[in-house]
Amino acid sequence: MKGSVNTLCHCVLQAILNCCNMTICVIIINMANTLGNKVDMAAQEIAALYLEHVDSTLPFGTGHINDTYLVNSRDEKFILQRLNPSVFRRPDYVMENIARVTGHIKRKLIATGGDPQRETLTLLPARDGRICIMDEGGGVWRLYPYIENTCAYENSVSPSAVESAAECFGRFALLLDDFPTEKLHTTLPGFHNTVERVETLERAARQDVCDRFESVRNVYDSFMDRTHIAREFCRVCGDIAPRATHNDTKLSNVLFDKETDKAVCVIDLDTVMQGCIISDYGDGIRSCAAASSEDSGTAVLDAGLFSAFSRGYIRALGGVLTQAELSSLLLGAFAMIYENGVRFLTDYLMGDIYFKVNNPKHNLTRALNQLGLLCDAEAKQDELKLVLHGIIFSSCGMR
Ligand code: ADP
Ligand code: GN1
Ligand code: MG
Repeated sequence: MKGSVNTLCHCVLQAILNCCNMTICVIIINMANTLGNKVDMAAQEIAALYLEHVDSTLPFGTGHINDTYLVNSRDEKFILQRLNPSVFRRPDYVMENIARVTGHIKRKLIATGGDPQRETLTLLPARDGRICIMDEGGGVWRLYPYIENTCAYENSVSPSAVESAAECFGRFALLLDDFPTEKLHTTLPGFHNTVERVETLERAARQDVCDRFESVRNVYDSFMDRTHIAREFCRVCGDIAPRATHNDTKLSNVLFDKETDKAVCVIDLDTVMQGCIISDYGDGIRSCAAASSEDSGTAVLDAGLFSAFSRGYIRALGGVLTQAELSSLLLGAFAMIYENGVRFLTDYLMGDIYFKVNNPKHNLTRALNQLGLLCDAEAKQDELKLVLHGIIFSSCGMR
């Protein structure tokens, strides 16, 4: 709620900025903060429905969608989260998907000598037995044990850490290789329908509700010059059998062991649905092979990190990937960079109603960042192809 209230206020703020003075802006920001504080207060009350002792409940992490809190309870820690109700319209479906997928992974970890408490998330019941609790704003809350001695990284890290993150994402997909995908609800219809994402951008540009289009016409044109990426990606995905996919394989969605710096657990399972595996590989490249943060104005695709992610992912999963999947991995990377850029620009034009933002140009900066990453990937395309073919050849043999 804090995010959507803040972003709604940014939009109102923008309109007011055009014709009014700064005093009103401050009042509106304070209003947003007050409503945000209500969610923080609700977090304490909700935590008490799960735990007998709650020492503190503190905002945690940098996710763009949900509200996350670290809960301290005597000598134990927990992660309390509120699903964003304007993004997840069927939180019941989200929770069912997570319960099924984590249950499946736990059974396989137990059977193969893995650690079911550390290598996947565990949904905890409230004191009255409910697995999730809805607040009066329609937000659904759930609690996980905090996986001890781990951390998540926001920006690109060493090649060995990227390789380990990729292996962890690959292992996640491998553990779900035999999951009956028809048991997964489609919680976010069209999530990786890049063609539809482009259509939404076109609509946002036409409507131009915040009067921002003129100032970003060049950026918009750069995305519209590349709609072939969206069409090709959707065509190829249409020919690939769906798997249980994560759909949000960014670096901060994997936890690393603080001692070994090895990736141990894939988190943020809200987007797990049926999908095309090349988007999971692709989103991982987008996030883990970028030399700088998604929030910086420029971006470079680091060929060493690209190679590290590809090695880790294919080592873990390459053995079960089909020829069609293997030969479309690079397309997945181009498509995910493109898709995220299109989504950030759309949100900028619509007045920052989806992603949490820290400043009025945040989404535009992110869109420019993705465009820079895409241009750099295009310039390095031949090199990336060679690297990827070499890795596929050495891991999976002649395919
Ligand atoms: P969002 O959907 O908002 O991105 P995430 O589920 O990714 O939220 O969680 C946000 C951050 O919280 C993660 O990047 C990670 O740092 C931390 N986190 C989430 N779940 C756990 C957990 N079970 N144990 C330890 N840290 C966690
Ligand atoms: C969001 O929730 P978070 O921050 O892990 C978004 C992803 C984007 C990502 C870009 C449900 O992920 O699709 O790729 O931001 N999640 C949703 O950083 O829209
Ligand atoms: Mg996350």
